[in-house]
Amino acid sequence: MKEKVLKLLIDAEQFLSGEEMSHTLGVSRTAVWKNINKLRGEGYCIESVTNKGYRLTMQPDQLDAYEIEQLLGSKKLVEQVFVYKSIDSTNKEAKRKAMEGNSYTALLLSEEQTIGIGRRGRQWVSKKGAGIYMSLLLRPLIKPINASMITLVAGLAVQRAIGQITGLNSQIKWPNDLVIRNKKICGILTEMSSEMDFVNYVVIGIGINVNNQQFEEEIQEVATSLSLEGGKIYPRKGLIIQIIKEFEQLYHQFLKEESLQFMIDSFNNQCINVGKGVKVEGKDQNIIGNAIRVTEEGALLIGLENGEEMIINAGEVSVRGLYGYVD
Ligand code: BT5
Repeated sequence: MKEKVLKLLIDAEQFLSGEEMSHTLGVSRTAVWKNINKLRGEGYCIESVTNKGYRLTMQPDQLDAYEIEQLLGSKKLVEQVFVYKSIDSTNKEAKRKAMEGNSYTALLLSEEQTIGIGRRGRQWVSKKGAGIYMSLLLRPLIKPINASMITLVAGLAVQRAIGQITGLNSQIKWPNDLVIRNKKICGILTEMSSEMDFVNYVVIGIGINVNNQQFEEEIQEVATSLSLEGGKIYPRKGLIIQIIKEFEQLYHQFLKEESLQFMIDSFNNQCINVGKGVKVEGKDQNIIGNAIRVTEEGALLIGLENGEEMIINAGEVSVRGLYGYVD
């Protein structure tokens, strides 16, 4: 019932009388009033004026599937929105949904993750309510070999959205981090299920430190949050919506071209690796060089000491001066 009252108030965008609501919902006015109070208890600001009724004036920064669907509007990059209070990992849940045979595209969000995952079995620390933990379950009609480029599309989308919502300038560390003042603010994990020549689905997981005021000891040295950098508390919902909007634009173009050519200059302008010394962890030995640029295929082009150039498609890349890489 509480959700139904909330939906009426969101849709009305103006005063709605208790009588009208009780009529629409088929319950007593006392029941409406009780649910209004429940919503107030959860942080919703609901004005009440005699002879006019109730009006929603402010929503808490709690994530709500219906509200997010409304904010996303009718453009359908995502057909379903799921919001969890707590979950092991939004990426894992997205994969479970895909494996259950569902064929929709979806956005999954959670207030916290108990086993947030990074690349190569690493962990993503996902504190309750402080950050954004989101996964997009998509079904792009592209060659599997091109799917890893989507991480770069998402990176630029998040970089732009952060700029628009907070005014903060972040940089992209190829291939999957966003950093501010040399500390990590966002990590992206793209996972895929495919046949030889067909992508079944792609899951793009995005973790952003938004309103964290401090970090656990194990990541203190490498992590920062938008709030720590900007000195404000930022609304997560607004940022999520902006990310989807930015992503949608870039993603459609990418699907048409299956290349990053259309955005690669913007990407390189924001890429912290470019022009810096980098160390790439190789199987047998590390490769040291200077990052020249990221290519249209999403690879990192580096110049070696002997004057040769080398293309790095994937791997662990450290940037000199970042996250403790000094030598
Ligand atoms: C990543 O991995 O950066 C990808 C993280 C993706 C997280 C999202 S959240 C929604 C979705 N659901 C999931 O379960 N995952 C995705 P990687 O490049 O491997 O970086 C992991 C490393 O970043 C860790 O080993 C830590 O050093 C550091 N780290 C962990 N949590 C962090 C945090 N909250 N902020 C900054 N750094 C963190």
